[in-house]
Amino acid sequence: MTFEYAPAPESRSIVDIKASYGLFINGEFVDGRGTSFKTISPSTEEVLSEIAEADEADVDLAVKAARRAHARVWGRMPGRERAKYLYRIARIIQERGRELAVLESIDNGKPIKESRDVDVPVAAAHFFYYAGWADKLEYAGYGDRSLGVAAQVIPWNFPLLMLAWKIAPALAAGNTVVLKPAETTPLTALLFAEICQQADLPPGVVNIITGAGATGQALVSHTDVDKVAFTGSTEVGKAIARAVAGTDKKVTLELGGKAANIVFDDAPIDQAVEGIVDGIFFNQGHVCCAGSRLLVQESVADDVLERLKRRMSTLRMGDPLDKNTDIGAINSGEQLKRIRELSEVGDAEGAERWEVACDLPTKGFWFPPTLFTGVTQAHRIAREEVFGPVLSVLTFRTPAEAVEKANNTPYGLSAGVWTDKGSLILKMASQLRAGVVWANTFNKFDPTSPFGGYKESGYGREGGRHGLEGYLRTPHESAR
Ligand code: TAP
Repeated sequence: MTFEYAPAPESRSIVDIKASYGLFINGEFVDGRGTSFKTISPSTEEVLSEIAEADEADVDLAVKAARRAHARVWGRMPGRERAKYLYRIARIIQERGRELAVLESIDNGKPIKESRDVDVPVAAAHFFYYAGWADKLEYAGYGDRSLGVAAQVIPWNFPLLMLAWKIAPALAAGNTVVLKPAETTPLTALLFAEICQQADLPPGVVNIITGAGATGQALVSHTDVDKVAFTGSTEVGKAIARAVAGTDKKVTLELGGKAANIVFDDAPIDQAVEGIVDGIFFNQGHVCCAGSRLLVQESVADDVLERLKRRMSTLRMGDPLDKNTDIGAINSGEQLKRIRELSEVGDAEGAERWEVACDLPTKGFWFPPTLFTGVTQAHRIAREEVFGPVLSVLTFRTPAEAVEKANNTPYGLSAGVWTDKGSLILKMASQLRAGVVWANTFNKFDPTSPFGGYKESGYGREGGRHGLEGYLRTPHESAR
């Protein structure tokens, strides 16, 4: 069944979405030389704005602006002065938090309670955290060794938060940046450009160029960038690694994942069920570290599944701007197609599909919270990243079997362990090949913690002190 929901006009009215946006280069919005594209609301399919598509010449202008700003201002500025700008940006993000959250939910489709309580506050926290580092680099043994210009390309699942993960450490370490947001979610990055103006950030320190994959490709291949920081799919990450091979560009890649969320029979089951739901349905499952494979110990599998289905039936899906919404819209028609196709593969390969019976809105892109049981390790839904609200359930008998199944993936970004035994948590954490292992919780993020993957989930770390290292020249690397 389908229905039409009434939008929440009072929230919508607090954001001012312009009919069109140019590129943010050298501290001001300028017309792009290339064409333009539309960004739409995935929950209503309404066209929100016309966005400039940067071509190679625009990319070159942005890189030149960043280079000048690094050479003349930012790269020479004492760390304590840079810190003032970062603190200012952090405070403005807080002050304009409601506006950013509403805009993010409109452009991305995520529930307002997530953008309000997670994306925006954690983005501000990154700027506060790295502001604190800016004047301590020398003390920490890093000296004054910024790289220069950072080319940063981010995906659509956490547009503002991924921007903060990229820009805050880069600026704290004395680099200037050119950032490209994803084609489907440019609006909060463009509002962030306004925030840079409001903070009086020197022109050229942050440049935001919009566009699709070709713009990203032109940016990362530009000969005058010193650093490439990419978050996105493993496929594009590999293409970028090939494109920069043989250059002296420093590269960090944060790519896909297929995390195991492992529930032992002594776990507090109700808490674990909350963690399973959060692990896979947070942000509609558009999460690189989503707990998309539930590994549950055989002796409690029936109980866990019964309680999980009951809990899933209470999830509310619909208007992202409604504060009671748990599950928002799928970010794009293209992503919805991929989720549908992989789910159909799950049916065809013999897994058993169960989904929440709910009415779907008539407009927009929607997929109900879904789980598959009877999944084997050979099934594609157990191996490939669905990047949607789809959980594959597998069982195990012993901890060794759980480790073997959890590690049986080309990815290695995150994992979850649910048990009452501290010793088992430590043992599992040492054996799981995942960059992050959560114990009796899931999807917890903090600016002080490094985050990143093993294997095809990429290399380099973001967050914490480790996150700075990707933006600094090590003593043996020559100055440019
Ligand atoms: P991608 O298609 O890889 O896109 C990521 C970004 O790269 C977008 O801005 C995209 O532009 C751009 N891009 C596309 N082709 C490019 C190229 N040849 N050269 C340079 N840039 C290019 O991924 P997605 O669909 O946006 O995001 C989903 C994927 O990201 C998932 O696999 C997910 O696991 C991963 N992800 C990983 C993490 C971490 S921290 N590991 C976090 C979030 C997401 P357009 O979008 O405009 O085409």
